[in-house]
Amino acid sequence: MFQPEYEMMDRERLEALQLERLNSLLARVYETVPTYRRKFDAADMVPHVSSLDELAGVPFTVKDDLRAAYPYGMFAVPMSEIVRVHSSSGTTGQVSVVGYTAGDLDRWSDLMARTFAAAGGTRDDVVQIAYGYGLFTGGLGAHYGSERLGCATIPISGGNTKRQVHVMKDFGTTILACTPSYALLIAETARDMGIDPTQLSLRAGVFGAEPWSENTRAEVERQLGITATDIYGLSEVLGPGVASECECQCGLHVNEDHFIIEIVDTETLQPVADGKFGEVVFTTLTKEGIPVVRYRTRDISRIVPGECSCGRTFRRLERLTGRSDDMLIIRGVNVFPSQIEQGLLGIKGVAPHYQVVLSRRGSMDQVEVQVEVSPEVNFDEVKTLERLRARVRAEITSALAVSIGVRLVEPRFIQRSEGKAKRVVDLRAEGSE
Ligand code: DLL
Repeated sequence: MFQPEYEMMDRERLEALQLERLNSLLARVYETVPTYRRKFDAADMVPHVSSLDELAGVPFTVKDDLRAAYPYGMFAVPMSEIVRVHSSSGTTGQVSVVGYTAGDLDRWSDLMARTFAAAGGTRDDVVQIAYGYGLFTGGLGAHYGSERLGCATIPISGGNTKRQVHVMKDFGTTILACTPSYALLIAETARDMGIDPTQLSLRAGVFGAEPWSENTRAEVERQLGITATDIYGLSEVLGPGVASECECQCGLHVNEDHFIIEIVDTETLQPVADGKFGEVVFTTLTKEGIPVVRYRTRDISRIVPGECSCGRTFRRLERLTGRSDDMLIIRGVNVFPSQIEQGLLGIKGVAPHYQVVLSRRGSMDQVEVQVEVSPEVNFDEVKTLERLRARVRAEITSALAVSIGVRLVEPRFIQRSEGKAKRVVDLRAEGSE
């Protein structure tokens, strides 16, 4: 454990620390960020709480607040204090711009060192960082954490997959850091090159930045011969390093000395009890550059009740199933792409590559899941394919409680990603057929 004095802190002391940090944060943002002053004044509140429960009465911050203040309007320090700028990946609309002080980078490195240590990393490890370096927080965030832990850090960034495999083999990489979909592409590429990735020195991976299922975890572990842990974060809150799994692989410990997590009901927006699903909301306790108060992530999950056997006292967030804005509503049923994935991946003959295609016929929305068959399946054998398709359709129907069209596609039909995988393709804007 990298910082056991915090990671195993007794809950009472932890909550006292959170309250002290929260009050200092509220006072600070009220003084320095016009958006917060306006929100707190409108809610008729003083920037102070007497207990952590009172946080539930503080207004939320949403992505639109950051958009309205684009690019630097929500920074809480003068630009002379900012030493790094990143931005969110921004799949829709304008990206959020985030700034870090030297102190922020120092704390971020500690938090990411915790992440690598929780995955079993030590200073003896050789870490290949295949998250993208650049405005995306994944590459540099992981980089400084790996160095902080004392690992030999390879800053290869994403892309050039054959080179990833050569480097992994020649440099003796023991830990891989990238998106889970890219880990699968690296495994596939290695095999194409005649290299069996399970025979290399690789023993662990820290994967995140996109939703993935337990079945994908099993697949990544099998194809690479490693232990795969899940890591979560978002630019507006920090980047990676907000929550990470330990070797128990049973939920992501939230770094609660730096972030207060709340799960709120998606309709009422009221906090729900541990164990109940809802939208994840974060308050940053120590961020200086761009602190956020009750930031609505749009990510859906729940707190795993109970304690973890690893000894960490930080509560665990269950694997993230999807964002509320990725949610599809198919004939009235809410569906996340990750549920489709979970249904698919137990089926023999199907590869872990799929895409949900939305189109429009007349005024009707059509949904089709395209699923790649495994290379060992004979794609020309109609009967085999038809049986497989029926099986896939049945599995998806039972996983989602709604039936969706399924098209089996040839191996490698679905475009691979070197970063975040694109699971939903929306052709509806291209007009009716
Ligand atoms: O993806 C930060 C990150 C980098 C996390 C590397 C982990 C590893 P953004 O680009 O701002 O930041 O995207 C944040 O990605 O709100 C989630 O919807 C999704 N996400 C991140 N990690 C996970 C995960 C980075 N482990 C958004 N599981 C978040 C599911 C994830 N979704």
